Amino acid sequence: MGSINEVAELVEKGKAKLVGAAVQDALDSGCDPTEILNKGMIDAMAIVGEKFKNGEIFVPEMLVAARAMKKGVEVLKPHLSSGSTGSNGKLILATVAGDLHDIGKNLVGMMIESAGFEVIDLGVDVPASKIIECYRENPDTKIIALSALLTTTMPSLKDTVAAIAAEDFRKDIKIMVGGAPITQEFADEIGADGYSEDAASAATLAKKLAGAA
Ligand code: B1M
Repeated sequence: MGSINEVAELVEKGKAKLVGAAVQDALDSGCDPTEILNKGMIDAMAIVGEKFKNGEIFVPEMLVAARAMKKGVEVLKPHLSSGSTGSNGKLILATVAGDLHDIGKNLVGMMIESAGFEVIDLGVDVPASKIIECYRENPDTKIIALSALLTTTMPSLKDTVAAIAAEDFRKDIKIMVGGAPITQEFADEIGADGYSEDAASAATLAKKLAGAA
């Protein structure tokens, strides 16, 4: 019988080949998909992060854990999403320049997509110029959503928001930001229109900002 603990252990150990089946087992035994995500995967990544901080593991171990989590999320995705229609409009999503973390961004994208947005995901380490170019190609975009997952890329988030703010289209869009080191206070300071702490509240915020709440 599948369990959330087993998923957590496999994510922590970076067993990418086994995680998918363990997630499916947990689902088959009636575990709640959100609980599998939070307790089986996000909590496991927090442990991985702690071990890295304490020097017990190194970057390669963080990387294999991330790969394992991604495999698990693939299996979980249809159970978390509601089948989007894109009816709330377009949203451009990116992790800012200098930052390679994408799991949190991907979860945010998934939840926002299920909230009815068409998400254009530009990936990680995205320079402001690429975001601006993407907006020019998609001028019906309503929101630009930016992730920064390192304290060292918070200045990059600030610069990205400033670069977008300098564009003539600033008044036509909303900017929302998030990521582990980001706070409401920082979001206000850099001139973002919204901040949210996690993927679920990011979807609620996107709807509010798009006037669809
Ligand atoms: Co990195 N890393 N990492 N890492 N890594 C952290 C973030 C760290 C906290 C680990 C630690 O020391 N405890 C630490 C940062 C410390 C700091 O900021 N001062 C750290 C470090 C130091 C580094 C390197 C510098 C290590 C090195 O090279 N010496 C390096 C930097 C590389 C770079 O980006 N330039 C690095 C590299 C990596 C890997 C590439 C190996 C890998 C990432 C692989 C990948 O993403 N594809 C990695 C990983 C896996 C982690 C940890 C272990 C896990 C990150 C994760 O996926 N968490 C992480 C420790 C941790 O987070 N506890 C760590 C799960 C994810 C669901 O959470 O990303 O917070 P999170 O997203 C959340 C919220 O933040 C929020 O919602 C999400 C879902 O709830 N959210 C938003 C995110 N974006 C949002 C946007 C929104 C709203 C909400 O609106 C737009």
